[in-house]
Amino acid sequence: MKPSDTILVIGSNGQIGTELVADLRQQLGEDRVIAADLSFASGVNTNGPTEIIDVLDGNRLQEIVSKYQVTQVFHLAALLSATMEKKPKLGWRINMEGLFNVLDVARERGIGRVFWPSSIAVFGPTTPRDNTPQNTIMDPSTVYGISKLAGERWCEYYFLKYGLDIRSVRYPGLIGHKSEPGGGTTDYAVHIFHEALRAHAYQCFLNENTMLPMMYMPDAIRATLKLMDTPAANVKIRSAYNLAGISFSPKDIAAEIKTHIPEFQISYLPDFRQPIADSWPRSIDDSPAKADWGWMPEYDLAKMAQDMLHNIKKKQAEAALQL
Ligand code: NAD
Ligand code: AKB
Repeated sequence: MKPSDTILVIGSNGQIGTELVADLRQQLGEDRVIAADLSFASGVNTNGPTEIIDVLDGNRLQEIVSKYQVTQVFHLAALLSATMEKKPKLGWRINMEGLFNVLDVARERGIGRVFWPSSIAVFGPTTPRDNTPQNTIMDPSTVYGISKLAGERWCEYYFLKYGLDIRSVRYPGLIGHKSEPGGGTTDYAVHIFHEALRAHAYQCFLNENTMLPMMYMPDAIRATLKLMDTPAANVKIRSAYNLAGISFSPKDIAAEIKTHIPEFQISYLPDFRQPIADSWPRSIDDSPAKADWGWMPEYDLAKMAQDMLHNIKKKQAEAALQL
C-alpha cells in the first residue's frame, strides 16, 4: 500500500470491514479509504467517506471507482454459509455476480490491486480434514462453499487471462469483538463470549467435539494487509492461500472461558449448521502462505479468549451506563 493509494472497501460494515476500514484509515488517513455498503444507518465507518452501494449494480460501482480514482479494492460483500443455505439463489447472485462486477470494473479501469476473500468452506466432506493441504480434494457441499470455489477459479482466470493483480486467502472462522458476525457456521465462537459474560451460560448450535479452524480478527487483518503489500512476484497462488490460526472445538473454548468465569456453563443443541461444520477441515496447512509472504499468526486460544473477554466486558459495561 502506497500513501497515494485510494482504497474502496465494499461490504465495509461487516465483521471484517469494520476492523479493516479502521486499520486502513489509521495508516492512510480517513479520506483515502472509502467505505461502501448497503446502509450506514448504524453509524459504523462514518468517520470518513462513505458510499451506499449494492454490489449487484455495476454502473454504481463504476461511478464510485471513477469519482474517487480508486487504486485498490477490498471486496468483502457476501452472504455467509448459514444464511446462504436459507437463501441459496440470492446468495449465489450476491457472491458471484457481485464478484464479476468487481473483477470487470477492476480490469476495465486498471485498478492496481484487488482483494477478495475465500474461505475454508471451499473444502468438502471427502477433503482430508486434518492439516488440510493447499492443493487437495475440493468438493464443497454448501452453496456458500461452491460460490467460494467458483470465485477462486474466476480470480485465477482473471489473473492469467487479463493480468489482474487479485489476491485472496481462505479465511478460517473469524472471531472479533467489534461487530456481530453475519450468518456463518463459525459464529458460535463469537456469541459464546457475549453470553458467557452476560448470562454465564451458552447453548451451542454445534456439538462439543466439532473442531474447526478459527482465527482472531487482528491476525486476519494483519494477514490481509501483509498479502496485499507483498511484491507481486512473490504471490505465487492466485486462487486463494490456505491460512491457519487456531483450531478448537466448542468444548475447548468453553474450558478456556471457564478459567476466567468458573460458573460458566455450556449446553449443546446442534442444528442445520452441524452438517456444514462436519464437512469442513479440522485444521489447515498454511505452509505456502508462510513460505511466500512470511505469514505467522500471533494469537493462540488463551490469548484470543483473554482479549475477547476483556473487550466485550468493557463494551457491555459502557452499554449498561448508557441505559
Ligand atoms: P459480514 O456478513 O459480516 O459482512 C458483509 C457485509 O457485506 C455486510 O456489511 C453487508 O451489509 C454487505 N453486503 C451484503 N450484500 C451486499 C450487497 N449486495 N452490496 C453491498 N454490500 C453488501 O461478512 P464478513 O464476516 O465481514 O465477511 C466478509 C467476507 O469474508 C465475505 O466474503 C466472507 O465470505 C468472507 N469470509 C468471512 C469469514 C468470517 O469468519 N467472517 C470467514 C471466511 C471468509
Ligand atoms: C462461515 O462460517 O460461513 C464463515 C466462513 C468460515 O467462511 N465464518
